[in-house]
Amino acid sequence: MKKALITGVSGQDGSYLSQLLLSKGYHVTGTMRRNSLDELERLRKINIAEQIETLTVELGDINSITRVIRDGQYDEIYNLAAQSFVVSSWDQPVYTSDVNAMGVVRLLDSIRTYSPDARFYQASTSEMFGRVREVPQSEMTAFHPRSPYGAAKAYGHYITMNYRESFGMHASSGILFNHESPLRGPEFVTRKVTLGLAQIARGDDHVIELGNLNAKRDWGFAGDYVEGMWRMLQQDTPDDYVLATGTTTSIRDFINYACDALGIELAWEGEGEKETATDTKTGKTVIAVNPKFYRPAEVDILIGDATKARENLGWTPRTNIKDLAAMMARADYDAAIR
Ligand code: NDP
Ligand code: GDR
Repeated sequence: MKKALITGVSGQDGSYLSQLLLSKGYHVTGTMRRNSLDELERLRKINIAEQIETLTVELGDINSITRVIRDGQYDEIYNLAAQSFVVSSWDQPVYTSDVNAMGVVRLLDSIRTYSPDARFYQASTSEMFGRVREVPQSEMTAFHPRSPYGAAKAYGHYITMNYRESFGMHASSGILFNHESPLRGPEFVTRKVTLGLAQIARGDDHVIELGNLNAKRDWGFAGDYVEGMWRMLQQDTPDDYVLATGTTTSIRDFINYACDALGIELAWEGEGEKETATDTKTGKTVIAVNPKFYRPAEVDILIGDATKARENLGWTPRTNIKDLAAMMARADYDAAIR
């Protein structure tokens, strides 16, 4: 039985990856940090909380990392733990850098010392492309991060490449474009929208306040993307891969697709800070812009080229943006009317 370690197992991707690895017969150990909330909530939702072993690791604490790597002797290690909310990275730039950049080298160096044959996956991100140098973005596109989050992740990406080249470690990096699901954190725009629409569809008075509606993202389904992570570690040779759908959608259009799934028709009017959307049946405003959600520096458009993953890994995303929006909207609506 293969042994896998997943850091950040309580997160969206950690939950889906655990589910995938369990289905393949792995023994899964997940790390969490001590938290006053229910860390296992997502794992319980997909009925796997009892099937994984959990350990406490804080990526800021080298000793907690070293103990787990030395004692566990895992075949595969997936580093998904991170301060993953871009907005918070401007409020906590040093902490974000410590976890998302230094945390990666802490982990890699422990693996190099105590478990050099383990295969390693680093959760890199399309946020490293930032102010994009070309469209679409591939493994060859230069980085220009636009947030402390993106800058820290770029370090994590390069140090993974560096440990691979310096010490011959089987270390791969997945440059993943945005991927969402009903398990997505409520602070990210897609889930914020589908949670808000569920309340509105239930009949509550609610206005969803958002920032930049013109930003465009290449959104896929998290369940598809964890399959790509696993495939990277099954290759004889470690490498870096973009995972993306190749389709980009504005925030406004994501809202329209989610509304379609719930039978809500919107009338959009105004521009910039004055833009609103009204529910044509009730006449109530349901979407409004609040500049407090604008970012100090925005990533305007992301669209990925996953040709290398398709050709080398045989990976293709199976869920398109309309199906993704509908899946999330219906899941939140079903939970809201229960
Ligand atoms: P989540 O925010 O859902 O999960 C992040 C996980 O990291 C949580 O389990 C969290 O624990 C844990 N964590 C946070 N800080 C620390 C810390 N200091 N020490 C140990 N654990 C910590 O993110 P996702 O599942 O969406 O993303 C997984 C990874 O992929 C992240 O690294 C993210 O940056 C990256 N990524 C995500 C993309 C996406 O679209 N989802 C796209 C590209 C990259 P807790 O529950 O206690 O907060
Ligand atoms: P992102 O995701 O920053 O791309 O990072 P998020 O959903 O937070 O933002 C996407 C876009 O939506 C715009 N936006 C808003 N965003 C939020 N959160 N809240 C709002 O009210 C709002 N209004 C408009 C944003 O300006 C932005 O352009 C995610 C995370 O999962 C990262 O960890 C990961 O690396 C990247 O995706 C790829």
